[in-house]
Amino acid sequence: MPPANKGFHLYGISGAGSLIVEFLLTLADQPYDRSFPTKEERQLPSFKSIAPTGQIPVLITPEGHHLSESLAITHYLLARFPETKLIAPIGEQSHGACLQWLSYLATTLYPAFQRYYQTSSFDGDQDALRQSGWNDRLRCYDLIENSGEGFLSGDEISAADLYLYMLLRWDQDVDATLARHPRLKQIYDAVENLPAVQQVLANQPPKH
Ligand SMILES: N[C@@H](CCC(=O)N[C@@H](CS)C(=O)NCC(=O)O)C(=O)O
Repeated sequence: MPPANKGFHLYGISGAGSLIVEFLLTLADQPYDRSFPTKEERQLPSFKSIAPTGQIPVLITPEGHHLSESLAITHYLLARFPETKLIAPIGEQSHGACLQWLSYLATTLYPAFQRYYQTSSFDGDQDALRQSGWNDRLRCYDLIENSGEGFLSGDEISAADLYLYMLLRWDQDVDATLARHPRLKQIYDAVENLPAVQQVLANQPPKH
């Protein structure tokens, strides 16, 4: 376990769902430490006591509290660091739009990638699951592409765009995807050009 009361600590996997947490902490100018537990370490009772699914991301707060699930951690950090302006204030249309798209991405596009990359954690025909994940990601892209213009929640970049960027990076066919979806490309490029995003990506350890 990381020491308590020493800032944030993040459990992650290089380039995986912990990226959104790193983006948000970096944009909030919050120092944090990281651990990258192996598959075996993620199955240990000590890890499962803070992450019941044995998955990352898991965030330990400076107060020593733990929370898992990327969507929950995103909400938590947006509420804790409103100065990042990565979600509009409550009462504005953009606030609801940001929540809407975060929820959509976490419950549709993320699970599509899970079916594709983590197929064995689902019951059912493995080939069919993998294929459905691959196909469903395209349905998500088309839906986003055709649902409006500009960033997901309005004129300003928001946490929803950061989350979408993380997911798009997992697409083995991202160049073809972006070539067919100009709105997605615009969002992808804008997020990728953020210095904080570049910093986080440059600091990802080699994948094992
Ligand atoms: N619903 C979870 C999904 C987490 C998840 O799928 N994490 C993956 C990495 S992106 C993971 O830990 N994979 C390793 C494993 O399942 O053993 C969330 O949004 O945080």
